[in-house]
Amino acid sequence: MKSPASFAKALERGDRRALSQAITLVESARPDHQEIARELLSIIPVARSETLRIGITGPPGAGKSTLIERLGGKLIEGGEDVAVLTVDPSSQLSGGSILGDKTRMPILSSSDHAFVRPSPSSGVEGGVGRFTREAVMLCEACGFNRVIVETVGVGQSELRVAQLTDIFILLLAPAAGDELQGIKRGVMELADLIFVTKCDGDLVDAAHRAVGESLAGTGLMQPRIPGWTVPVIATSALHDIGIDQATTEINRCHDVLMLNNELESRRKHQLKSALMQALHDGLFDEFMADPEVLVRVNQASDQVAKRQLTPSFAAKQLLQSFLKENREAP
Ligand SMILES: Nc1nc2c(ncn2[C@@H]2O[C@H](COP(=O)(O)OP(=O)(O)OP(=O)(O)O)[C@@H](O)[C@H]2O)c(=O)[nH]1
Ligand SMILES: [Mg+2]
Repeated sequence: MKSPASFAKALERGDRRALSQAITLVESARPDHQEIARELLSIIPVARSETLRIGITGPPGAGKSTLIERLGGKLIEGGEDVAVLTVDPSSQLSGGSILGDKTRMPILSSSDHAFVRPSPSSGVEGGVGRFTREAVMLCEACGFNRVIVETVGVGQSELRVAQLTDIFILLLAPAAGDELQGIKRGVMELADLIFVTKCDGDLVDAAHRAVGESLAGTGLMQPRIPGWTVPVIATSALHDIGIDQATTEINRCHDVLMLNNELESRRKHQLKSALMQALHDGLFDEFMADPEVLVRVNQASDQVAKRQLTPSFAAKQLLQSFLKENREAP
């Protein structure tokens, strides 16, 4: 096993094998691996403002992976080095997503200027793993100046991914003859850019309608970046429509962020929310690691299902007894 210092050197040289190994260490549950990972993360350089972390989310099957393959290709043509981290919450069920995403991104998977890494969702709702942020940092240390994080928009995952990236892109798929499918207002509010996918064939009209509705929706919202209007772009990854414009808008958004010093303030916010997230996750782990607690949680869970207890009351009782026991422990 390499030392943290030799890992850091290998990353600086752009060694992808070392990058893969380092991400595996970060994701590992073994204490010795975690120790090396922690040390490594503390010695790699802080990301510069020329690097950009791009979060891409959207409903299942919206066309995220296919669009990232195209976008990534354009970014590489423009001289960038692109890492893609995909977090698939369904992977635990299907078990097949790892190959799936690699085969969905053939250009990026075989390019010298790209790195594609599927991440396990580690049981977190929506799949943005605890280690995604660390994996982003390792990619940057390995010389990738564009890091794209793909996650399926379910549950809390949009917020999580927005909190660990500089630019948040929402993908919407047109639904034939339908209004926008299940997009919560809160998610729209997070978006810096919106791309409507699959603007081709039978879906062209529906895609343009979706663009109109999204524009109407975002027009009512306060922009998150001063001086920036959220662009809504119709794209087709299969037919290379709107992809150049999408790439241009991503770069323009990056410029605006840097101009306003907004990038630095977002990165500070990313660090603060990472601390809160780690506290949240750590407390939960600590709580659930106690076998007695687990028995009580299961009992409460049954009682809640039978409507003998309300969920919030049951949670309060469980927490109180846990805290009481731990305070009294020597
Ligand atoms: N017509 C059309 N179909 C597309 C386009 N992009 C993707 N698709 C299709 O939509 C389906 C889903 O594409 P993916 O790129 O895997 O979508 P995703 O959002 O990454 O899916 P998950 O990660 O499983 O949520 C595939 O069958 C694609 O071929 C497009 O531009 N036009
Ligand atoms: Mg995908």
